[in-house]
Amino acid sequence: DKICVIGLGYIGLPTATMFALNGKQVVGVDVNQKVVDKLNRGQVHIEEPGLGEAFKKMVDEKKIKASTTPEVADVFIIAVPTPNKDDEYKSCDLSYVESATRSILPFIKKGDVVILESTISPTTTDETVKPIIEKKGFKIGEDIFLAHCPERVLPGKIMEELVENNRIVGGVTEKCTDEAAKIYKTFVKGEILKTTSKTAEMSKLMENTFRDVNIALANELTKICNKLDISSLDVVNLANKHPRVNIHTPGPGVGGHCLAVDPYFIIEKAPELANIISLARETNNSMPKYVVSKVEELLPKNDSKVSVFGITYKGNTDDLRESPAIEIVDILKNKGINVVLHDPHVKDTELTLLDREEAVEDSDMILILSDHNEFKDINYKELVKSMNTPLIFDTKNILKEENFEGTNMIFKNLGNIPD
Ligand code: SAJ
Repeated sequence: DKICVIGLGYIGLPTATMFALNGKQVVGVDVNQKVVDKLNRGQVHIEEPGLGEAFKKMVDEKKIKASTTPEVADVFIIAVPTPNKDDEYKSCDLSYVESATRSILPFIKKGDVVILESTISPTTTDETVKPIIEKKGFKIGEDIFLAHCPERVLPGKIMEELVENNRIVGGVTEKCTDEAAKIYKTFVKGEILKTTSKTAEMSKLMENTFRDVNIALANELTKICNKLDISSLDVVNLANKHPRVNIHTPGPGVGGHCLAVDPYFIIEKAPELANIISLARETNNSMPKYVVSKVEELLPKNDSKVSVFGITYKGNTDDLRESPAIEIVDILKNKGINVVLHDPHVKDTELTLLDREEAVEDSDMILILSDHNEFKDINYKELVKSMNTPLIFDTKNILKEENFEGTNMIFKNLGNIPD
């Protein structure tokens, strides 16, 4: 089988590589010529453990290549972005999915399988994508087999989770489901869970929404606990000892292209019913401002300098999409606070990044906003020597309070800062 993957981003590229590693001939398609050229030189443009080496090997063995145009293939996998629109509900922008579908029309033939991996609002496969293909004269379920098979891998663990996770396969018809399931059996060791396309769409959205709502609960708890002088971290810890409780970790907000985006795709379909989901989004979106209010309370004086450690939406990635850290930095700057940035993972940015020592010089606060491993093992005692105020504010709960007891350092954790 030949596989054509449209969209070579965080999902498309690892997926394309995985098919190549498992014996398929793969062409990956992306609209960005620079990305395509770089890939054809054997270099990947995103940071993801295990991806770079595997991809290079497949390029060297001529199992995979990149191109700006699709080719005739047996299977087409669409993994293009679905951002929020700028409208009232931040609804799902399907324009890339639609143009990707149109781009493969000249190349599809009877018997081909078309799979949508992009996260989409419920009913998109049936109501938006199916008509585009049928307009070309194909009958879905007889000539072309169309399914939604949402990706559910965690950035940072993509190569592992692509293989190990269960996979939802939702076809427009039963035959579509069966044909799509066969493709994933190439490398998926987890269970293949067969369903309809609209159930698959909603299930994927609900996974991320569940996580978003749970984090919102933890963040709300933190605000309440800070008001009552209780450590929310202790509360989460203790409550989670109950066998049926699993409260997530409070933090500076929810970022990334999934949790901060997907819940809106449910809201847009039933805004009058999606109350908890909307409120969770609002709660998590309120966290950057809350962090800033705590920063202001902690800073010694108005013309202070803050050294931000970590600007990515989560640890050990270079991903800045929807990052709450970026929002926090912007709010601080707008308030006239002198903010400098340090992030050992981010390379491709217009923001000025300093190395660690440079960033803390004459500073009044180290503000940890991403949980990079590098920040866990720093000798802070040494590092704070060049600071004006030896103050560390950890919003990601990566440092232990007891390590700072009996030192001249002031340590604060977001989960335990009484108002
Ligand atoms: N976060 C918290 N507290 C937590 C966990 C996360 O504040 O307890 C924050 C993170 O710092 C980050 C955001 O939430 O800003 C999202 O991070 P994440 O690690 O929860 O998830 P993503 O966005 O990297 O990946 C999610 C995953 N979904 C679930 O775990 C249900 C992944 O499996 C999906 O494939 C991915 O979304 C996706 O592509 O949809």
